Amino acid sequence: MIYSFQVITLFPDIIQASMGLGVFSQAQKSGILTLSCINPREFTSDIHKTVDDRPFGGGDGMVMLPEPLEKSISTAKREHSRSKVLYMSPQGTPLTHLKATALSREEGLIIVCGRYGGIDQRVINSFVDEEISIGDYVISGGELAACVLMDCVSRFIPGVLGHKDSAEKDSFAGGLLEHPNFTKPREYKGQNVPEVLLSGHHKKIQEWKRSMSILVTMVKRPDLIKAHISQTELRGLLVFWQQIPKDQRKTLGIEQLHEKDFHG
Ligand code: 9D3
Repeated sequence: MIYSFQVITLFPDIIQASMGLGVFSQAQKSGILTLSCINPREFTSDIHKTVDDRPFGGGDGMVMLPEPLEKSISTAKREHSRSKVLYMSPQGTPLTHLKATALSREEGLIIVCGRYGGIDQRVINSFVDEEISIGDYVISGGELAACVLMDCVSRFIPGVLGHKDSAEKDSFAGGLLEHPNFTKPREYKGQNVPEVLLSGHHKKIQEWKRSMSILVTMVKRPDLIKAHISQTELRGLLVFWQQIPKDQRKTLGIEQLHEKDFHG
């Protein structure tokens, strides 16, 4: 089964340029997935190739006309009838790790991109299965959002990533942030790589990574931690944290933690 991404956009160059490098383009070359763009401008019949107009009732931006969008979606569906239709929109459900894994299990996606001002609501009502946002901030169109979504979703399609870098093992898969990483040299600007990482003691290293993931999450994203940690584990973490020398805590980026943070 070849996964198909079809993007409906007035700016196909943004999509092709963004997806033309890296693991996504490698996956296209090896035949795991396909990417194509459909431009609503090619489905206009007036001399000016009009794709948008001013919103009824006034307001900022231009609204994309229903007809060229309907014809674009129909063309996409003729090629891949079972694909899910997404509309990238600031009003959508925010994209998460969980949503990306679910979308990766579809046969393909038809992704509608709007420009500032959006698209006629009746296109959403008639043809869109899901409306998706990439976060609570404004960007000038759906194209970069579609690229973020395709990059994220493609990582869960079997064969896109090598086995060494599995998406399931990633930060957020476990609901926690990643532990800090270090490479050569062992000492840099007076900061030393933690001894345990040089020890070659595999089990101790795994335990260190897990503990550090939790401590980093407590510091940077306390909102993520609540469900993931029991009182028993918290007591163990207090001991782990107490054993880290003060200057190491700074090297590890957890100098903000205090004993009170381990009391539930
Ligand atoms: C005038 C009110 N704006 C709605 C909040 C209109 C509007 C702003 C920006 C309509 C479209 C856009 C363009 N943005 C996207 O198409 C978009 C988007 C975003 O701006 N933020 C987060 N996720 C997304 S997905 C698509």
